[in-house]
Amino acid sequence: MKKFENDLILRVLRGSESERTPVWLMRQAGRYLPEYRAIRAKYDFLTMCKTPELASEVTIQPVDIIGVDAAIIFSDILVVPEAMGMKLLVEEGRGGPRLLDPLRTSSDIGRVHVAQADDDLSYVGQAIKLTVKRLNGRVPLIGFSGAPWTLMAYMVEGRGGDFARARALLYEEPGLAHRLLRMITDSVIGYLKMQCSAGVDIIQIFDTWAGVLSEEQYEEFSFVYIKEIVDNLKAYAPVIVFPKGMNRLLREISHCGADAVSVDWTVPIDVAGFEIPQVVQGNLDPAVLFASKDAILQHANRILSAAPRGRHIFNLGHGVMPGTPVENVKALIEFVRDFHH
Ligand code: 1CP
Repeated sequence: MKKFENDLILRVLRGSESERTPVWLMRQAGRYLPEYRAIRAKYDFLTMCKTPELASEVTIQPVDIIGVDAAIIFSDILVVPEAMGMKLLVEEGRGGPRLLDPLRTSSDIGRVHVAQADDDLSYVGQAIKLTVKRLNGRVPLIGFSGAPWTLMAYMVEGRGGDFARARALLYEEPGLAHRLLRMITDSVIGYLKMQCSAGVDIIQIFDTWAGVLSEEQYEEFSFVYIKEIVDNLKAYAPVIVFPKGMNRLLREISHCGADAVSVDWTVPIDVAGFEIPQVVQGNLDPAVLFASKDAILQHANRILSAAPRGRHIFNLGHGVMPGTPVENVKALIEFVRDFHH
């Protein structure tokens, strides 16, 4: 087993002793950091993802600058649809990434294929290997993927929004949706296994758009595929699942067998800890980072005090937003690291 200077997050995920609550933040590498913006000013987003030196540099920035207990490999969930054959565009100031020619019909689905991670996504493996080497055992490295439903939502819609077309497809042609979800799930399993062989220590599955589904749809079109991914990955690394917006089903979701469930800010952390027998991750509202330092620390304190002891990883309820003051993020991390029950 690899040795780390700081293996707190792995100890919590394994259920062993920990002296304090580990902390990392979704989107901890990103536009709120001036050091990120300095590199981003010179390269476009996809070039950064596809150049291992750049991806590993921005992956390590938050470890150096804000002192988190884990790194998360710099990439994006939308590189999987790209590897499956779609064209991905991340344009400046155009309101987020876009997938061209979104998939709407059965002949559209013929245009995509199961991603071959070793070829189509080998740059992510290279970025992981370089990052592991550069981290040199300081903290564990998290790998990730979008959940099949969240990826399908972007592949059918073409971009973020309310995903009305993707939802319509679930009603209109459930068989077609399942064919697409099957290909995505196979792609994701191969991709995450490749990330594990390249050296990630933990896996997180982002189901960012779980919350736009009804409970029945979530079970049929999201949960079953997540469970299959967890079953296939558990032997390689601990798995964290983030079913954003599905707080009504936390107990059922915990049955997917993941080692941890990450929750958004709309559920009290003690309720999440009651519903989920595993480790609970979360759940500070990223918007609180725009408030006063007092408000930030008060809400961090509330969460740390109410979370289930020994099975909590501190995080936000969603990603750090662009424009978040860096000094607020630093103050938050310092507070969490100094907190003792
Ligand atoms: O202009 C820029 O610099 C690009 C901004 C950016 C960044 C920094 C995007 C575009 N993606 C990322 C990195 C990213 N994305 C990471 C890196 C590691 C880290 O957390 O530090 C991760 C884990 C993601 C995952 C991701 N991408 C998710 C799931 C998590 C979440 O935030 O909900 C989603 C939904 C995406 C899609 C995406 N990529 C980028 C944007 C702006 C979006 C949202 C698109 C939309 O819905 O409109």
